[in-house]
Parts: sequence; structure tokens; C-alpha cells
Amino acid sequence: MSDFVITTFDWVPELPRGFVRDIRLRWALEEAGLPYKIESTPFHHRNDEHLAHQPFGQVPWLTHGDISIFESGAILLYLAEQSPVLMPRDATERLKVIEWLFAGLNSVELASVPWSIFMFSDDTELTPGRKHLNDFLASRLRHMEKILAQREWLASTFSIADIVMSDALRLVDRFDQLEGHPACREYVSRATARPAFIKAHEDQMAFYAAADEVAR
Ligand SMILES: N[C@@H](CCC(=O)N[C@@H](CS)C(=O)NCC(=O)O)C(=O)O
Repeated sequence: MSDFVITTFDWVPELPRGFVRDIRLRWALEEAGLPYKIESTPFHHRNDEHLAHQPFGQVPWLTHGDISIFESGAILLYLAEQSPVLMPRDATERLKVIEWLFAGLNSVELASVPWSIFMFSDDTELTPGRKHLNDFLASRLRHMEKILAQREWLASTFSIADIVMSDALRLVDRFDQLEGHPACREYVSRATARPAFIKAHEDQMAFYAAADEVAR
């Protein structure tokens, strides 16, 4: 079958660089040693072709031969089927990975993304809704802290669940809000010290630096 192709935006502002979700796919493919290419779609013009691949006009999406998939979690599950490095083959272990993948997306990221939108916007006003959101994230972090104090990775080995969970927590760490959560911080450090993450991150940063040159 042909190479994996990740599509991401042709350019993004400084703020999200290093965090654009194509990094999850780059990271997984680097971990698995699977070859891939990067293609781009206009950031400023979400055309019909874009919406045909990603109905929310977001990135990333992945193509592989005739297959086109959106949603980083779904894509990671697809990639995990291609390599045991990303998800163990043992049935019980697979379930562990799947439950933690969803926990990363639907319990932790569900809190961290709306919270980060306020942080990115420098909106610090403690309205009742904002306080509720802060408490919601704090509760998720408190529970993750207990879990991560007891284990190196979420399942028995590093997996796609760690890609998502560490990426969600990395966003919180960006605003120094993991300070009271040493196990979460160490987990993020462990994950982001992996050569596959370093390569994925460097490549994304270089991709957008090159896009700035083209725009100049
Ligand atoms: N749930 C989607 C979220 C994708 C997402 O938020 N993508 C961002 C880039 S990291 C995006 O496209 N933002 C532009 C927009 O929402 O218009 C996934 O995990 O793939």
C-alpha cells in the first residue's frame, strides 16, 4: 500500500505551533518507523475538498491509499492497527489502550482545550463559568496525578493513549499549570523526551518556519 499522507494547514500563527494536532500523527508514525508524507491545505481558505476530508474544516486528516480519516483519535487507532509498537496485540492490553485513549480525549482534553482557549486569549476574569471550568480541569489533574504517580505509561508499554494524554497535559504545562502535579509533569517530560516526539516537534516547527519564508 502507498505511504501514509498527513494533511495539515499550510500556515498557522505562532501561538499553536508545536501543538497543531498533526503532531500526534507524526509522532505515532515516527514511533512505528512507518514512512509518511506531509501535505497541506490552506489555513485561510477552507475549501470544499478540505471539508470533504474533515467536515469541521480542521486538521489533521490522514490518507492511506483510498482511505481518508479525520479525528486524531480515530487516526491513531487506525495507525495502531498497522504497528504493535503503538498498541499491544494482547486483547486486555488493547482495551487498556482504548479506554485511556478515550480518557485522554474525552475526560482530560475535554477540560484542557476550553481552559486553554481562555489562557490563549489572556482572559483571566474569574466569572462563575470560568471558575467551574478551572475546577473541572483541576479535578481531572488531581485524578491523573494519582494514576501517573503509579505507572510509567497508561498501559503496560508506551502507546497511542500516551500520545494523546501527554499531548493534552502538555497544553496545560505550557501555561505552567502542572506545577502542583509532579507526576503529570514528569510524565509529560518522559513522553516528550522520546526521540519520535522530538523529531515530530522539530519537523512541525520547521514546516511552519518554512511557510513563513514562502509568505514573506
Ligand atoms: N477533534 C479534532 C480537533 C482538531 C483540531 O482542533 N484542529 C485544530 C488544529 S490543532 C484546527 O484545525 N483548528 C482550526 C479550526 O478549528 O478552525 C482532532 O483531534 O483531530
